Amino acid sequence: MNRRDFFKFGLGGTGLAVGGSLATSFDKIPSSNSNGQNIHGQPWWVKKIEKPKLAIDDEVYSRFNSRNNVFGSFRRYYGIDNMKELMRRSREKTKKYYKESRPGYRLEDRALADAAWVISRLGGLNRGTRSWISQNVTTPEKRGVSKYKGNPDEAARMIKAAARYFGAATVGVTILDRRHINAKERGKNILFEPVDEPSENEEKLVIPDKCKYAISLSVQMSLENIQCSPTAIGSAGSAMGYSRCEFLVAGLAQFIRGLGYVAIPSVNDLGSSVAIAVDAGLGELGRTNRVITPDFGPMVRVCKVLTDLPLAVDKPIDFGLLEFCKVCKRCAEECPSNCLSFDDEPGFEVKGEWNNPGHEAWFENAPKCLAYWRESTSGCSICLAVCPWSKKDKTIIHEIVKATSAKIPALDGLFTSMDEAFGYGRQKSAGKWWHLDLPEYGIDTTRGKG
Ligand code: B12
Repeated sequence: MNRRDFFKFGLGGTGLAVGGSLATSFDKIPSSNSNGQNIHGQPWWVKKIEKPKLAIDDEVYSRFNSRNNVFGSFRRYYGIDNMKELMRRSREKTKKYYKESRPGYRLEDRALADAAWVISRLGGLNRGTRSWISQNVTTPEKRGVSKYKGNPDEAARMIKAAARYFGAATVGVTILDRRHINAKERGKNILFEPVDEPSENEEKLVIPDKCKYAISLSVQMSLENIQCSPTAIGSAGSAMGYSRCEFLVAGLAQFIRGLGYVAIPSVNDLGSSVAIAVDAGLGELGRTNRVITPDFGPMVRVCKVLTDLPLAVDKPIDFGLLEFCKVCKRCAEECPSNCLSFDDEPGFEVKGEWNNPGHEAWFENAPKCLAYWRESTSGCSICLAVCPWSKKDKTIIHEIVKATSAKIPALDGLFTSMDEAFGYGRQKSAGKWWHLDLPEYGIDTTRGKG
């Protein structure tokens, strides 16, 4: 019996014992569609709640100036001299790794990562694939018919089906909280105005007031890639996720325009995809200060489309993640830059100007994280790879563990220790990655199927 099987059976015993005490037996699990979740729903052990569990201080929380994020102000946060030295070391290491032909850092590995980024580079804030208006859409008007008239429930169901078709792992809808939208980006103010169409001029980007809905979308990342982090093979995992987000938001936005409505596609630009994902019930905010989903753990990129198409909205969720993260701390322990919080409880105290005050979180020391990206020469996703929720197993055992964790937080510490003891999340060989014979896009799109 290998370690993995032992883990399954060993933990299975524990899981089944406590699983038995759960009121719901697996026979009674509500039936779901072939994606393992109802198009409008979540796995059965996920609770819908009225408000996200982490609080907002309404007096303080307001729109963020994206220039303060760590990409926008790294020089300021890290110091110019430190940064120059960091870049020098990064270049030296890159050369050394080529010379040694180090697996994960060879020409082919880096070429793969660069190529995986290619599609994502086609878009930016109101640019290319993320343009706010499309010249070549065939509107209902051009077709000589009136705009789409389904009710909000029908519209939401249809949008979710289309989003899945364009590559979303999960989809949720929320009323847009405008405070999640950046106040400024590319040096321009982002304003909401009572207009019909989105627009941009020298000073401002304008979102129509009527764009009240945010469609939050997650895209799976390949666990096999992310587990090779920090190498270029790991980085290809993020890059591919970004390129698939690009394809997804471009396609979904064009679909909505074809129905006769406004659609503003967005990936990393425009505002916090994480905050919107939490509101739309895609997951909970974890210790990584990122969203962790019940279905795919943290192994997702998130993006969004804003629209005026009236849609039925989803609720935030609770699957015991907050309690789990309080105990686990695995991401913080394994983070090579030591940038994540070890605090037992999340709080309102930010770590620096790179965080937006007024919302409760486990805030991270972001400049340390970005510095390590340069140090490693290929970015980093270790906090995602080691997360015990990063399982792609379809086995019933992992369902039981997740369900048990959602219902009995007292066992969270045990699950984390077992996960660690049995080697989940350990760095995988980037050299072997090329021989894995992975499915399309390196992800399993049938996950959750019985
Ligand atoms: C800039 C940025 C970074 C910076 C750090 C953020 C910063 N403060 O500068 C750096 C480069 C270090 C970074 C690192 C990583 N990032 Co990053 N990052 C972003 C980006 C582009 C902007 C975020 C931002 O402006 N933060 C500044 C302020 C708002 O931060 P904050 O106050 O601390 O708030 C954070 C959360 O609490 C949440 N949030 C903000 N407001 C509110 C309000 C409420 C109510 C709630 C609940 C949450 C919430 O969003 C913020 C995320 O940084 C987003 C894309 C996006 N538009 O969301 C991706 C994004 C957040 N990153 C992501 C990821 C995955 C990573 C990495 C794992 C690297 C990787 N492999 O991709 C690491 C993780 C580091 C860690 N755990 O700390 C993903 C997260 C996906 C997910 N599952 O949630 C995103 C969404 C990109 C994407 N398209 O998927 N990142």
